Amino acid sequence: MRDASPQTTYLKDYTVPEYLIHSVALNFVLDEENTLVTSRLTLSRNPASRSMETDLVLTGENLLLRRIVLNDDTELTDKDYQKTLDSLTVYNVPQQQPFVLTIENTINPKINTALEGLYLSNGMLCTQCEAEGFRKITYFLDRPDVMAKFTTTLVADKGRYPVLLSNGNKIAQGELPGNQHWVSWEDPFSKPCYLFALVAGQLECLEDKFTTQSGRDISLQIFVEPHDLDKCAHAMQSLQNAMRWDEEVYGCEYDLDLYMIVAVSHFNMGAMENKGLNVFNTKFVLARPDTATDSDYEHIEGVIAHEYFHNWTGNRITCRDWFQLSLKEGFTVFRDQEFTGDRTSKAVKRIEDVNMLRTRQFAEDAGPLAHPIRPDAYIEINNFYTLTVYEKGAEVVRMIHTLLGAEGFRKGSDLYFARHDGQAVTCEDFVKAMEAANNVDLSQFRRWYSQAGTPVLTISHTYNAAGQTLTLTIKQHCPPTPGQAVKEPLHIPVKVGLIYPAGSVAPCQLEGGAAADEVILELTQAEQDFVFTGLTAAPAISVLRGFSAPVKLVMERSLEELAFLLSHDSDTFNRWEAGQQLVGQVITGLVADVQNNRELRLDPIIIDAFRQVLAQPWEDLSYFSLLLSLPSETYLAEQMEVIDVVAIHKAREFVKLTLAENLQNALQTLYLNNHRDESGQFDAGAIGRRRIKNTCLSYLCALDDLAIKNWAHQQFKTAKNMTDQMAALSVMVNNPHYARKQCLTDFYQQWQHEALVIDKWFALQASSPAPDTFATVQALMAHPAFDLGTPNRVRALVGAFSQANPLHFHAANGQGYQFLADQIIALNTLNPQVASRMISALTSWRRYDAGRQALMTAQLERIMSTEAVSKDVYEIASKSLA
Ligand code: B3K
Ligand code: ZN
Repeated sequence: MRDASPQTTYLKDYTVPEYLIHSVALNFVLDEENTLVTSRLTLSRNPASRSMETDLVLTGENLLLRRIVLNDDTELTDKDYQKTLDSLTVYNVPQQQPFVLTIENTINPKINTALEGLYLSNGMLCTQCEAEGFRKITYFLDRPDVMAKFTTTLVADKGRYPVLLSNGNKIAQGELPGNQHWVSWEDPFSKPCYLFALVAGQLECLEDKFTTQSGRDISLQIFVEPHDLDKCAHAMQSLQNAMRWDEEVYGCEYDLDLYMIVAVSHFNMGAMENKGLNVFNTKFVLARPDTATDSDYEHIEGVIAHEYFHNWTGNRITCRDWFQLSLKEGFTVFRDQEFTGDRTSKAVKRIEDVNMLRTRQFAEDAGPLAHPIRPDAYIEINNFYTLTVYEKGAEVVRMIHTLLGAEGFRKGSDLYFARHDGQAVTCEDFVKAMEAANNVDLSQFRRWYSQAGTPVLTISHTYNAAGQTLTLTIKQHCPPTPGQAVKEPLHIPVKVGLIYPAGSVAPCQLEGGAAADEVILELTQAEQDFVFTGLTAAPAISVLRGFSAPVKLVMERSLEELAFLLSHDSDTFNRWEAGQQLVGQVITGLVADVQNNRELRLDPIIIDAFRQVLAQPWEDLSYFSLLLSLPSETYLAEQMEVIDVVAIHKAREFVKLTLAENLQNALQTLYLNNHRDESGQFDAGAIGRRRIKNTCLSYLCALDDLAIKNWAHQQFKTAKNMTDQMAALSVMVNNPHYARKQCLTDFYQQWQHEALVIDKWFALQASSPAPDTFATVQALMAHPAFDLGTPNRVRALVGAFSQANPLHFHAANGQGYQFLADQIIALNTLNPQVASRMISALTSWRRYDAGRQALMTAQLERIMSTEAVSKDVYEIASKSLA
């Protein structure tokens, strides 16, 4: 157990910084084990601070202090300052005028396995500073509202570190004796230290350019390890697409002359938006048709865009404090979602985002770690880069967009940029700009920022034939979350459309309003009636179109009604949703049948509905594939009172098999019609054909049919693109298949030098429902290619097993839980951030039966009592148990 309880930081305790740092000149003499950092800070008292404190308290961790010099002439002695494990206090600093403090310290990147601060990845030196990593580089005021101008000089061995990068523009470089060289960088924009970055190594670069709307030429550079240079073209194209889109949609132009991206193999998350020098997980940069799937291509474009968009929403305008994280993350996720929707298919992107929100964020919001998108307290801020802050945060921004309309929203964002450029601000500032630009009152809407939990909307309706009116009654209720017993009603936009029984659009005309094809209802009270007029027949109701708010819906609907909506709803999201509800209801019934040992029988309405979907001509084949996809086991689990992973798996497999049996001919035809070699083509048509084909293959492989097993085998052997190869291997790993073992071996042989492909190989096996999976996972832990120090590998094996394999992870004997806890304990010392992320699979223990609850909590207890438990792990484990 830890000796002192870790400290909690509260939003309510925020005070402005006592001191400001105007400029910082950094000098690094780089070395794997002993990097010398010299930092020359120009500081002054912050006139806005009311504190009378004359001591300056800087943050710093794992640093070896060498000396401190005041105003370039006075070396401080140990009477002038005090050091603790995480701070440096300099006594009695000048109060009346600016002063200069030069600090020299050393750090050891080689032992930095937490991958925060300066660390080593395959011989390359790189940094990760958000949220509080800069304090592991040098003493500083490591908080986002302290913004300074940075100049950085890097000195290093020329052979080992030929490329030396930092933020901004390169201003000078030179040679030094002993095969050393140096490069100086200057970032003209003031920034918080979390946006600082440096990279040094043997890197190759793909270079291109972008001409901005105002005619400036920007040099674009993507740096990678030499063997990856052939996998950068897509990332470069994505960056150019993102730059153009931000100009067109937000009027935001890039500001420096150079934009650099570096791909590193060891990275705790996806990527980091450091000013002018993004550092990326290789997973979100590298792609070649034969190594990356279509969804990898899409994710790369999305993440490149996300980090690029941060240049305005995050960097030019940053967060005052870390409680405001959603200010930059929610907004930037919303921006990247819209970008991807514009680039690919709006319908498909929205469905994918909502799917993730509902399976994972809703679970977070319903569990012990529920928190508002603007949290009030944290122990370790790295634990708050959550689905709630990011994805629900994006939904909140999306609702503002829905309420104000695209034009109104743009007026608001323009005003936000104009008002706050160069500042560190709050979520409140964002909402105020939206209000002021549109002359609206968002007082009640603000509750979305402070209230946790997913609201439940209960909807009922009555049709009055004589008056030709339809009354929609909507009640809202939000269950209590930790620390928030009572919830206030929220301001919720509910987009509604009506459909006449023959399938035509019915007018939406609220009492006193004009008729339209659809309408946005603004729900503000706990219960509210909305009366639609002029309806000549009782219409079907399409509610929450486009998933206009992050809420759960309770609305009784028959299977027939859902089947009708699946055929006739003009809203692409709701049409898909009707199908999901339809199948979901049926699977839920089957789960009960499994639990009661009743014989399973599939309601023919499902087969008919699928047959109808299959019979229609679809232009967007990706959307078509989604219409044919069953809700995931995880999504189905979310809908259950007490989760029964075995029954869910059986019921869902039964539906899949029965559909395959009944629709075999149509699925086969579709497979064959779309099976062609279009490797290297990434237009919507080619992507859609691969997707629909592989969806069919997945159904068909549920059948015990040798001919089809051969199709899969053939596809695996002949595929020239990773989408098709991986899809074939998946069906062979997830179903009994004669060539399963051989193909897994061949795949490894073929791709052993491509780390990202080998990650797929690990993840696929770890998430398989095959009965021997647990033994396989254990064996893979001992595989020479497994490494606990590489986050991507850990996520591929441990992450996939615990988060994407409910059936085996939740084995009744608890072996899955024990296995996960073992890995978390091992990771706790190695990499606390990765360790704490892995706990999430145990957090939802309350949702399972008593036996599993006991086994899961026992492992959480064990994790919590780990010797030298990190703040990261302690916070998540203890809150999970609370
Ligand atoms: N801002 C970074 C995330 C940093 C996470 C620190 N634990 C990436 C992003 O959201 O763009
Ligand atoms: Zn972000």
